[in-house]
Amino acid sequence: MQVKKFTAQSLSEATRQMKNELGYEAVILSTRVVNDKKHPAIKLYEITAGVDEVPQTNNTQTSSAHKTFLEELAKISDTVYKKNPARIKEVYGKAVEEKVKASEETIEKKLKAVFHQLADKEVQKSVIVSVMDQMKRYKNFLQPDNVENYVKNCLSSLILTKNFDVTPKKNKVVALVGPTGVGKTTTIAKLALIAKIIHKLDVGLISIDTFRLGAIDQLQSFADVSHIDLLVAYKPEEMPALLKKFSKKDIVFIDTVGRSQNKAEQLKLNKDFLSTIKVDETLLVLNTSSSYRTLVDVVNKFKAFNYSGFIFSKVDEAPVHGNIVNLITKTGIPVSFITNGQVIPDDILAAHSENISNMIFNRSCIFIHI
Ligand SMILES: Nc1nc2c(ncn2[C@@H]2O[C@H](COP(=O)(O)OP(=O)(O)O)[C@@H](O)[C@H]2O)c(=O)[nH]1
Ligand SMILES: [Mg+2]
Repeated sequence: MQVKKFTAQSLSEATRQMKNELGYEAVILSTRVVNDKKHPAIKLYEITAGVDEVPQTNNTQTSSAHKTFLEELAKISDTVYKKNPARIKEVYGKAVEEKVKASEETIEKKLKAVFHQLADKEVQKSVIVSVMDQMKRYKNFLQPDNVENYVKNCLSSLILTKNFDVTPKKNKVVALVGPTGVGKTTTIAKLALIAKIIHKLDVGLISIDTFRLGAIDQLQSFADVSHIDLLVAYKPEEMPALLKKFSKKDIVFIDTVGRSQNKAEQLKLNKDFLSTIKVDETLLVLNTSSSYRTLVDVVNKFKAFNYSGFIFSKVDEAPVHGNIVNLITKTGIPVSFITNGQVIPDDILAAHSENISNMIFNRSCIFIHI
């Protein structure tokens, strides 16, 4: 396998360089943030990537000198080895046969340890089985010290993500739904401020106050200090007129609010408000700390809203993050954002498969601007 490092100011640029140089077959083995050597204050993204090498036709003597023992062995066809270990002994000698066995045993031990680690992070068994299944593709490249990277890579391929469109002049309507207290209002404030400050969009906010109890106070104070227009809907039939007032806005965020203890009634009320208008994108906010069972229940209860993506909130409070991949693989619905704190607008990350996979393993993640 040819392994190479790519460094750039953004992860997408480093990935582009990798694809240009190594082609689309290249696999990301690891990512990290490093300081620019010339300007240490500047942070750069470094990708270590690998690609299956095209067999060399000349100078095999020199190139094989650089290959590791296991890469040499990758040449031995799996069928020959698995079905006829005696053949290895015959062709490569007893010493090679023993080394093959020893390294395969180490890889197997490492694989088991990594799968235990995943289970420890509360990744569901069915997801671990999918990862194991994907690992088959790489069996010829596994070495004791790259097992974890390959597993991370396979896990990340299961994490569907969806980019958030911030193109101006689209009058895009985005609604956030989810149980009380998960972080809908805070997340809307973060998204609205980023849309306004970073993407220079003209932003509008609509709050649905189903109980006339001043539930919109929190958003009103935010709107006042950030000079973003906020309108409040008290009845479903008011929604089309409010949206018309915002017809020149680049993007409109709708915050759903409820004080009712009767969840079914609250859900229906919010649904009544949203069904009077055309919402372009509805995102379901899920608290990452909740149990798998609770999350599945929320995912089912909110189905009526036809949400097209998830926001996993409060990853900073969750001891483990396996539920992110569990929910995505269970529903086939992608994740758009994760939120990692109370600070507006800093504590939000655009969802990125490799980073989420890293986070599931290590609890650390790299910040990427939305
Ligand atoms: N630790 C942490 N707290 C958050 C996050 N997002 C929101 N919160 C807090 O969770 C609480 C409820 O948030 P809020 O936006 O009012 O939830 P809503 O009822 O769904 O609108 C507030 O105290 C927020 O500051 C997050 O990503 N991490
Ligand atoms: Mg709220």
